[in-house]
Amino acid sequence: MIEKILEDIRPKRKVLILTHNNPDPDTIAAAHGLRMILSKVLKKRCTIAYYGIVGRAENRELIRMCKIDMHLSTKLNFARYDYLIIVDTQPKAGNVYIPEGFNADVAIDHHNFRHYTSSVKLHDIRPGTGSTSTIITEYMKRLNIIPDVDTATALYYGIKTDTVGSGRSGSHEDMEMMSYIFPYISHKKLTRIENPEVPRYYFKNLKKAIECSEIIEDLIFCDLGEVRNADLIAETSDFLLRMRDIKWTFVVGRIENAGFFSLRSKSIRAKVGRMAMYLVKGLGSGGGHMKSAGGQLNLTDKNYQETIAVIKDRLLKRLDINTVEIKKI
Ligand SMILES: [Mn+2]
Repeated sequence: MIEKILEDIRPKRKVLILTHNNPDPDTIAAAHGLRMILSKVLKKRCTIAYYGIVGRAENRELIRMCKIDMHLSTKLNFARYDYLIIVDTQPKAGNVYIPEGFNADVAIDHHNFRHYTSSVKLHDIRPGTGSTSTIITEYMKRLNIIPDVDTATALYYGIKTDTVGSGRSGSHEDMEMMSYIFPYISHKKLTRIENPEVPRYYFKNLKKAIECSEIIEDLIFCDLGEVRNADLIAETSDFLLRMRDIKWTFVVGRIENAGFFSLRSKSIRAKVGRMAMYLVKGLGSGGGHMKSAGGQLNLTDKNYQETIAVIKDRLLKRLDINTVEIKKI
């Protein structure tokens, strides 16, 4: 597929690579790796754009350590580009913002094939693969391109976070590409990315999380109230899930007029994505994977406390928890 993509791009002037919204390491690394391929093979310089925010200190450290040049898509004029590639997502997947009137020419992704993607000129969708970075690394191997240390480190981290790092099992292909790229990475940079410094409010948030957590049977329910950014909610959810005998965590918080929540389960069979949708039905939107999910609450004409009370009720019912006993940490 990469040969076809390269041929298609050859006559084009300006290429834009778009990540999914609020980009994670996989989409960032895949975009960066693809840009390197285009520069090596076609001597073309292209732009990487994203929509939303780069959450998590690790993701920001990845961008800094691997010198990844990315731009906010809202600051770009899409009309100036004559070729659009999206990575780690597909059109109309709900997590990629493409302005009205523009269409992706290429989609490279490892999520399930979406019907609408048939209309994308060139697509490489591999649901059996653990990450999009795996696909990009495989392109490099095919093309005999040796990645520079920054690109290699980013791709390695991209594959890792989407497979072994999130408890999802990687396919044979993922492991093969991880070992292929391993000799080229910087261990020092990888360590920095995986253990980034965090600001003082990160610890303030942890303190609050520990104080506010309610242990209800095998669930931890935690309302953080006002938070600085939404990724703190997901991080708190992951952090609390490490507690022994806990099977579920639900963390919620608000930023001005929007509420955000995160739902986690230790079981791969939990299908929390579906559960999240049920919990916020009529109150917001939610979705996710097998073990992790999240979403947003619409608070423009609703009270935060009341909304949370409804969700908590639904959650306890869904988990078949009847006890009224609430323990603190
Ligand atoms: Mn991915």
